Amino acid sequence: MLLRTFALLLVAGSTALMACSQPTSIDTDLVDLDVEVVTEGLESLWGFTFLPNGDILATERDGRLRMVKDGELVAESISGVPEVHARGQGGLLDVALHPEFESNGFVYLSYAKPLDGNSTTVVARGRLDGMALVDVEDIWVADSRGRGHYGSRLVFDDEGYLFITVGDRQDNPNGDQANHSAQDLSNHHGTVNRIHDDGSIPSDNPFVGQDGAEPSIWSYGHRNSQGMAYDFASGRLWLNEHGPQGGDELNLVEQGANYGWPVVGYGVNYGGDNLHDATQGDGLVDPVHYWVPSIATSGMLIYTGTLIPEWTGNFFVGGLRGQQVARLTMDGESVVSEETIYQGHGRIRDIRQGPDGAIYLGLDGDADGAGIVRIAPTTSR
Ligand SMILES: [Ca+2]
Repeated sequence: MLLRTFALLLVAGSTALMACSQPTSIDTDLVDLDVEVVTEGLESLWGFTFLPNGDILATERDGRLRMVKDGELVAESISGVPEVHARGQGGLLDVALHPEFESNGFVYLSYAKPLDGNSTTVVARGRLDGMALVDVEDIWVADSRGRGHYGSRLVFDDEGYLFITVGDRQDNPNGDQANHSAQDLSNHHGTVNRIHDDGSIPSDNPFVGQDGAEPSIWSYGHRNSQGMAYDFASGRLWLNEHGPQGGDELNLVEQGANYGWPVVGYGVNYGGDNLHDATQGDGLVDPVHYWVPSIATSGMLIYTGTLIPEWTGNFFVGGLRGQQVARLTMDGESVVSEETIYQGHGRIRDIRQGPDGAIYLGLDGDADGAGIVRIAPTTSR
């Protein structure tokens, strides 16, 4: 990969001056791309999404919802955002638009909410009115307690159901693994959840009517999923999740399925001790793909555009610690090949496709780089 870099100076907040560098272009196996910095100055970006007019909404983990309007970061934050538990991995996390946003204006936020001396993963909904969120209400509150591992990705499918990930809240994975909270349907640790757009529970969810089970649960046995994407071409829901030391996973999400955490996996305890007795088990769904060592998977995109035709249908998975993007070529439900692109320019927290068909990377700034960059073929402008 050929990289040409130049230094950018950016003002982080009003007090600190921080240097970061992004390449001006990247050459990959199939296509050469230009890199354009869309905006700097976002602090601890977690999620972002495009409005129909091409403007961008972006979350900052400390609790601010920002707007990039006509290519410029608006100085003031959007008002009406709920109070968040901004500590550690907690704070304001993902943002998603209702599929009919143009008619109803609904914006969905996931966040860590202070609750009962602890914190939990919550989904709020409000309507965007200029630079304000109005009629904001919590529509879904997870039953979870712990330190980090909030999960929190939000994805709508083609029928308008909203899927929400919740992590295992760092519950101790050693000990009685079969009865770990991520294996227990009476709480939301380590789950994907499926709700209607108003927070109500679909009657055909897999555990509705099961004694003691949380009815929003769609799948369980996940560790901490911070990347999820719906494949509109195939109707399949995919996620990636953090492993412990090693064992980050790509999973095809199936209704009612158990993905095995912490009973099985491909990683080990931090420090290298054995964590699992086995990598696979009866009734536990094996990942489609896994990473050893971990790249610390984050946002995920299934590319549907035609601006980069070489990449149409590919999966893109961001890496935090890996400071990279994994490009996966798929054949149905199998990974055919993997290429690492955009390596070493900061932690990739989220990946989205723009209305222009370009790919946009959100860098969280916790290492080198902060803000949003656009990558597109050299000839696209
Ligand atoms: Ca697993």
